[in-house]
Amino acid sequence: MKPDLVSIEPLRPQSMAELAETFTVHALPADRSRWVEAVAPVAERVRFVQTTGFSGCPSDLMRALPNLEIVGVMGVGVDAVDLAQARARGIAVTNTPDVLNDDVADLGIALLLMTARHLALSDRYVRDGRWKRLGNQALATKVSGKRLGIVGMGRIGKVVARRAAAFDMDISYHARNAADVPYRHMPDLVAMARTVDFMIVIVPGGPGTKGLIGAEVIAALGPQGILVNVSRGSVVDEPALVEALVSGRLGGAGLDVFADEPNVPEALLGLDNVVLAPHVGSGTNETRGAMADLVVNNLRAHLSGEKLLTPVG
Ligand code: NAP
Ligand code: 8YV
Repeated sequence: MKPDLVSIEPLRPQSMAELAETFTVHALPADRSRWVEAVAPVAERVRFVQTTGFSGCPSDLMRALPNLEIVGVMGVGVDAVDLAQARARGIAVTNTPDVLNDDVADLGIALLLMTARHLALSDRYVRDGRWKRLGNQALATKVSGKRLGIVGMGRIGKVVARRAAAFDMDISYHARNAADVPYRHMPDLVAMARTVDFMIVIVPGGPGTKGLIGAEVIAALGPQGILVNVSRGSVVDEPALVEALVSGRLGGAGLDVFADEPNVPEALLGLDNVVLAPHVGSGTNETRGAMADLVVNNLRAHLSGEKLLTPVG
């Protein structure tokens, strides 16, 4: 008999096939409100859960699985998993760090370039005939050589900084602790926001960072400033951000993540100073493949009593 595994949100087909070789896979419906009811017939038997950073493993579902041993998350961020319950019950949680650093850093820099250089607007300007009708597009903002503040200097933040250094940028960062990097540590986030041209946010989500980028930070970044968020929507006070973008008190924003995905505030959709992406920081075939492999290998390692490859905490 293969052990039972609940799949909350599927991995790529190849990885699901690999899981099916080892486990009896029970796929959950897309509708979250039906998850607890859907696992009921097999709940006692389930020792394994496979999920994503987006879907996580909510408290009620975890409670409904009394013999759960491990949650394998495709994603480095585990803010959607009830970690307190996992810890209390001795349930292992694994994530997929490092393999996505390049892609997320690339997207952070791409969003900065696109926002500062008005590239999404440029594309629309050419496609809808404005170039022919109206002539040249309005001038944009230079990126190279400017002052960048990175919020979070962890695995991904360090790669963002390396990329930014190649653009001759002056780099500061905010984190609770100084990291072993050759950039300026700014323990005061508002002070950093006052002294930089652009900010890229790449800290974990969850209660510790909720609303970290609030109205005061946004105001300090100012009408010429650009905010890029590739972390979690919860890290930014979204109503304050929208208000500042609409009123012009913040220059622009490049956003990959939102407070209530996939819902994006209506007010952002008509703004030319905003570039929007549907949470695709790690969204390449190569990286999602490597992430999925890590999930499968962690779950198999647990089954065979081997050391987990990438346990959380
Ligand atoms: P990491 O290596 O754990 O780095 C996290 C950084 O954030 C550290 O520098 C940490 O430094 C800092 N930090 C944590 N809490 C903080 C706080 N309250 N105030 C200020 N700084 C704080 O994480 P990572 O691998 O770089 O990933 C970061 C996050 O990116 C993930 O958790 C995930 O949410 C997000 N992400 C998004 C995508 C996407 O598709 N957009 C993809 C991958 C990851 P201190 O501990 O010293 O404060
Ligand atoms: C994933 C992410 O797209 O790694 C993370 O924390 O946000 C992304 O890489 C996400 O986890 C998939 O739902």
